[in-house]
Amino acid sequence: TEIAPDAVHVPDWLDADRQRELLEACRVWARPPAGLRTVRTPGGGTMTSRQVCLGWHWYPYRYARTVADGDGAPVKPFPRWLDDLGRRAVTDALGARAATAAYDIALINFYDADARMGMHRDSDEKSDAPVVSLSLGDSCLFRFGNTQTRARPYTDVELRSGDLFVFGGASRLAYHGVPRVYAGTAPPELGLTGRLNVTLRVSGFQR
Ligand code: MD3
Ligand code: FE
Repeated sequence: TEIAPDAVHVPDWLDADRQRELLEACRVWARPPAGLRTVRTPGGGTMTSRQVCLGWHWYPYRYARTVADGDGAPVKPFPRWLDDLGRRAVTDALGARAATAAYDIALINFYDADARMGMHRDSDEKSDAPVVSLSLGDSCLFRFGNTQTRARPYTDVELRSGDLFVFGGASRLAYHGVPRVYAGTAPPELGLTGRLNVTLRVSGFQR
């Protein structure tokens, strides 16, 4: 479903086995060193989701290669199979002509029932390649806005375990957020309490 130009939602893109595999990989990445952390914002606040990064480490509002703020460990490598997954996602959602440079960043956010993500734009990457989002576990309310303001107009979409969302073109710089997680809605056989979102991105940076 095209929510906006080049913003395409593909429900159930990952089958149950692929969801389990991706979740297991995320659990391994979440372990120290350079594992799951609480992101501190410049204003002194903390984000309510907890995050682990692959490839490049994200700080509000920049990327760093070598250090994590938690334990100072190097960021974990971005595996080739995630680039393959990202390219398949873009082709399935936007078509073969939307081919991009190699994916080299994953930001993985873990949400408990009370976690939220405020309306924001993702503009720290130096590439306009589409962002790929994969959701696991509890459903959430995802709010997709406009490129001008955090406020209306926006479109609310429910994201469920296994769903793919790709944001390319003009939608790449739209405001978006997660106002609500629906506790207890994860597929029981997945074995995840809460919600997890993986975004794949092209940094556009030189290493
Ligand atoms: C639209 N994550 O990681 S996924 C983020 O569910 C982020 O964890 C949310 O926003 C989450 O930055 C929303 C959907 C999403 C992700 C990245 C985007 C939408 C986007 C980047 C550009 C435009
Ligand atoms: Fe975002």
